[in-house]
Amino acid sequence: MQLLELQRKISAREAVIGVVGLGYVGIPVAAVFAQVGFRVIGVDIQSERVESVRAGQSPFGGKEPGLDRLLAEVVSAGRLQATLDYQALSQAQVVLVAVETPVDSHQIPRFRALRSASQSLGAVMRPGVLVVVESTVSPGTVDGMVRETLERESGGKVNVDFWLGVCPERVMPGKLLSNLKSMSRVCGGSTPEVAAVLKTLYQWVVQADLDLTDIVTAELVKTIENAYRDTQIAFANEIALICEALGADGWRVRELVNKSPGRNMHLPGAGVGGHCIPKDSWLLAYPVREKLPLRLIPAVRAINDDMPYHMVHLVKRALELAELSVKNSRVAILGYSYREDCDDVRNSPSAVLREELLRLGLEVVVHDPWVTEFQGDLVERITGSDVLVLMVGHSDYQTLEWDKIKSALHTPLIVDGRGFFDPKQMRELGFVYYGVGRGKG
Ligand code: SAJ
Repeated sequence: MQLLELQRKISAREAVIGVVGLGYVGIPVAAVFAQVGFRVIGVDIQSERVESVRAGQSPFGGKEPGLDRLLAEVVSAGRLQATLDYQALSQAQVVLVAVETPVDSHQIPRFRALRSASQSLGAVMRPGVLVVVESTVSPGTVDGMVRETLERESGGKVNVDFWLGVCPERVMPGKLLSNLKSMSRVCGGSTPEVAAVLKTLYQWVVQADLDLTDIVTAELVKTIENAYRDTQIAFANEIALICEALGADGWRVRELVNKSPGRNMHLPGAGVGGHCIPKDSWLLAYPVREKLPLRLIPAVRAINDDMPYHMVHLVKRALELAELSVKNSRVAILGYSYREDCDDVRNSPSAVLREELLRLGLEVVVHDPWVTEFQGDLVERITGSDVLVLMVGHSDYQTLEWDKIKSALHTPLIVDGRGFFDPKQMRELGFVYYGVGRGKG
């Protein structure tokens, strides 16, 4: 099929859309294209994901406004079908790839899922198909490994027998559907004409700018936008450490710095978790790691990865100043997900804190209203603890019963990892308060 014919089919919503990878990205994108009238075939290798979609239910917990209802609607209307069988993708004229693209503990990108998806797709895709990678990848991956794999498996050639594009996702757990529709997207095409076809496709679901470019630029923009945020957060964290050392209130310092035009100091905190920020800086650095002496990105990652260990330092200091033995103390961690009001625990700073405290011989209890394993009555959970550590600013923690908490604790010590509580108010309630960035202890 010629590109113009494909563009016409997309404009008429006659093109069948395949989605590979039914995860945080794949499910919302499959649902919204089905919602606007396309026939969508979702493929995954995990049967529980396929079953969940078939049942019209999103497999993620947490608050995903509207997702369950939308899934049920498009599945019952027969516009979204889910399957384990890649062969079904031979019916698609457009295939979106949204599989995981992690980095390992040595910061090496592990694109096994992407390679396998490309192999399976290449073997079944029909001539004239448009393949669009939505996963976040190292710059150079799509025109490299993905293109080579698709060409090898299909026996075809890019821009002759199939077309290739990149449209990086911009989603955030808790706002999957709204972000998808409201955030602008970069459309990188293997040719300028392909980029224009991407715009024709995404215009159906995105009510924001669709910026046309080439494949490598699109890969760079995505990894850089998150590396930029990572850097901003690392700066805020290093300033917090300076303010602690100099006895200043780093949160007040930040507030006043941001009054200066063009400043936007981010929030210092107990660490940087999640499925995007911690890995995207490494994805960006990987292709040039042997060509350039990268100094900033490794430093940024080191600063942010160190913050859970700074929380350990604050906990130990609080216990020592209360003349409690560090070894035999019990620590209650409030918040285990990587971010407020969501149940996603990927790369959670609390997991690092908990592991290190246990390694040091302390007893650790965890509460998190969003994470099944740690739900339950907070007062009961923290009873007998010597120190309370706030790691995630869940909305539930804005209305705590402090009198009950204080009497349940063995000692009224608080270490605040997110500038979440008001130090003055906590001290008036009889707590000894410590916090990231709080130089007054
Ligand atoms: N964090 C800080 N200080 C900050 C902001 C965040 O310590 O000032 C921590 C959070 O506690 C969390 C981690 O960083 O542990 C990541 O937080 P995040 O707000 O960046 O949330 P993510 O990981 O869901 O980021 C996503 C990204 N969006 C996409 O990749 C499409 C990011 O680019 C967005 O800026 C962010 O959502 C958002 O705010 O929408």
